[in-house]
Amino acid sequence: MKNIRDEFPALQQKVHGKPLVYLDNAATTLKPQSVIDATERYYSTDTANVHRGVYLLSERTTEAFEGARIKAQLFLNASEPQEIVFVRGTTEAINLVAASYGRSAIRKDDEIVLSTIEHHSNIVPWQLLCETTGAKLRIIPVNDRGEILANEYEKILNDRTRVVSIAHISNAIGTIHPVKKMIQLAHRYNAVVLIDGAQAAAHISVDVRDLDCDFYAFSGHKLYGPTGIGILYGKSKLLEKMPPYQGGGEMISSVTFEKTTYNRLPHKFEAGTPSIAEAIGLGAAIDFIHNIGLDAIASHENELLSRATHAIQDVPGVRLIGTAEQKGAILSFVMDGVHPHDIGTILDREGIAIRAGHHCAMPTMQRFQVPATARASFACYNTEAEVDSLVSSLLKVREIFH
Ligand code: C6P
Repeated sequence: MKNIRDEFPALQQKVHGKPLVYLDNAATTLKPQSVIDATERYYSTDTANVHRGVYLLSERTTEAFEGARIKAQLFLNASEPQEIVFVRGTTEAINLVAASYGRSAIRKDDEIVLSTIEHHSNIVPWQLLCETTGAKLRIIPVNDRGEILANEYEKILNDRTRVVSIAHISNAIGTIHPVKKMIQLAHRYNAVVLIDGAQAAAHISVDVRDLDCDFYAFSGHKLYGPTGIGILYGKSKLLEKMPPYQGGGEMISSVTFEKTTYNRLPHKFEAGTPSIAEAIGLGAAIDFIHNIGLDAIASHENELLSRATHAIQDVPGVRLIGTAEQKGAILSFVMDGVHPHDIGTILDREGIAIRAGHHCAMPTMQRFQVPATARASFACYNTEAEVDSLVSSLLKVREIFH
């Protein structure tokens, strides 16, 4: 653990005179030195554009950039690198699918299925698509623990279902959806399934071929990597048929004023100069995860979650929001008579960073009838001692307000 923590420069600092306890990993993770070095190397010595140059620097950069794509392919166990599209993040990945697949395959009265506890990034792009096509959203309800009602899901699926788009892990309350089973059921109706893996990719191992999902999206910055880079995995047979998302350089094969033909996959979806340093940084982040091992990360984070879940019950007036049997390392809670923002502000004075608010998941808040929650979310570098400081600081919050 000490070795892991030593790799993160941000963890070596104090906040308000206290050692930083960073528990907002669902928003973004801190970055290890290897990721910082990889991006710095690009900016300091290897600066060049990709896929264009005939000189050494550009060749070297293209190799590192395409190497990162292969790392992402292996990370997700995709069949081939062309199934990996570089995007800005999960949000862009979902917008790409909604706009491009949506434009080619969705018609009036078609149905798009989401769960109640999705992030806005997995709601609004589909609403935009419904506005332009006349398609409809169908929403899978969840029980009081935050688990989808399997019977209701089966009842919602029908011959008009074209897309099922669900989070692998809910960012607001931590539920792990039974995605493999949900994908199998959706495929019975020939619907395509997009999995929003923003909260999963850095925490549990993902095998897109085993899941048999049609699309999988995640963001680099939640996986110890840079901001501005993410991955859209898509089955190549689907990506081949989809129209481009944006037009520009890189995505074309030839252009005349009469007709443009498009580049092969994945470049058809990568218009313009990509986020080169960020992609290379993401490759380094994937290496970082490999070196520790996702199984080790998952079991460490599970221990932290269960320690926190038990200990927090001793804080009077605290209620957990999201108590699914299968949960990622996310602990969302409210405290009687204390607004989550006040919890966040007081914890900050103790050096503890958590998130407070609706977590870009307003329908989830509505389902649980709370305006907001406080949320602690764990990563591989968090410790049991940090969980204990969270809990003792919550006891202080309680004292201040009562
Ligand atoms: N959730 C959180 O604090 P971007 O912003 O594109 O990297 O990721 C969007 C996104 C999509 N789906 C899920 C499940 C997510 O958790 C997020 C980002 C952050 O919970 C910021 S709101």
